[in-house]
Amino acid sequence: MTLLSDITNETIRAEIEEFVERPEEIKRLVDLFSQAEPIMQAIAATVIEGEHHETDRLTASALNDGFEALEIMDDGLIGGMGLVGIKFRENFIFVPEVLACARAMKAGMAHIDPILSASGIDPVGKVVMGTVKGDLHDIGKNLCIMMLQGSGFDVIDLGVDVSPDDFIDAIENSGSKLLGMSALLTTTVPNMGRTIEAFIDADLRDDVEIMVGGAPVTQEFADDMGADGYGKDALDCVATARRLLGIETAV
Ligand code: B1M
Repeated sequence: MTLLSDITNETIRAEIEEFVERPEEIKRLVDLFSQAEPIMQAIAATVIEGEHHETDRLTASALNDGFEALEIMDDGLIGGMGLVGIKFRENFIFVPEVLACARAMKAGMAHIDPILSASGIDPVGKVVMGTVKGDLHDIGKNLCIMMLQGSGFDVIDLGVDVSPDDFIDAIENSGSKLLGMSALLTTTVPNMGRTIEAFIDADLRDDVEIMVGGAPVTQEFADDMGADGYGKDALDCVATARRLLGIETAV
């Protein structure tokens, strides 16, 4: 069993102690950070503190020291953002602070992106990606895009707050057979279903495979709204994209 005292980084320890109350969340964070390298804990701490210059510096330094981009992303950047999410939910911090944390995460991801995206091979498939109407969250979508690009996909990124019509236009104009939608708000998840209905109304549903993802989305929601696939994280997004396009090789 891992203990809070197993976490070597003082900031992370203090943050968990002060701000996290749910036992299952304490356990998840203690498990993650007690096993994470000190440099990953330090990177996570800079995301939590919104110190984007430090995130930038430490991410570059970790890569320089030979740590894998994926490890830095999962244990450092996403790990830190997980704690930020809990503080935001419990009203310990508010939108300006979260934006500072998101900026720090982006500063780290600027180093990770080219590594995950560098494939140098012919595209294995084309995918249109966007965050649905009413939703401005793009960190998770961008991670998925990086992983897709790193796996050889040509990605058309429509950004955030994308209407059903814009999704349809992008599919028609690009000739892509795969659409990926992201949503982070429970109130915007239904817009995924509305987009799927718009494809049915436009008589285009049979021409496109549709995958969905985002923290509030589940396999059950995906099935209910008539999506073809669901990805729980960025790796799963790639696996789902490959499955839906009939690309055999495992990632
Ligand atoms: Co927002 N926000 N936010 N926020 N925000 C959440 C989502 C929230 C859970 C926080 C909370 O209360 N705990 C909550 C939603 C509650 C709910 O709906 N149940 C919330 C809220 C309420 C809001 C506002 C309404 C706050 C307000 O204004 N009062 C507002 C809404 C604005 C809008 O969208 N219209 C808002 C605003 C913001 C910021 C602008 C401050 C900022 C966004 C910055 C940005 O994205 N550029 C922000 C942030 C950063 C968050 C949290 C803290 C972090 C989200 C994140 O980036 N996670 C978030 C709390 C949380 O989730 N813990 C929260 C890290 C990211 C790597 O994970 O996005 O889940 P995620 O992506 C994962 C998977 O889900 C999956 O792969 C990714 C990588 O593993 N995935 C896919 C994602 N898309 C996929 C697609 C796929 C497959 C997999 O296939 C196509």
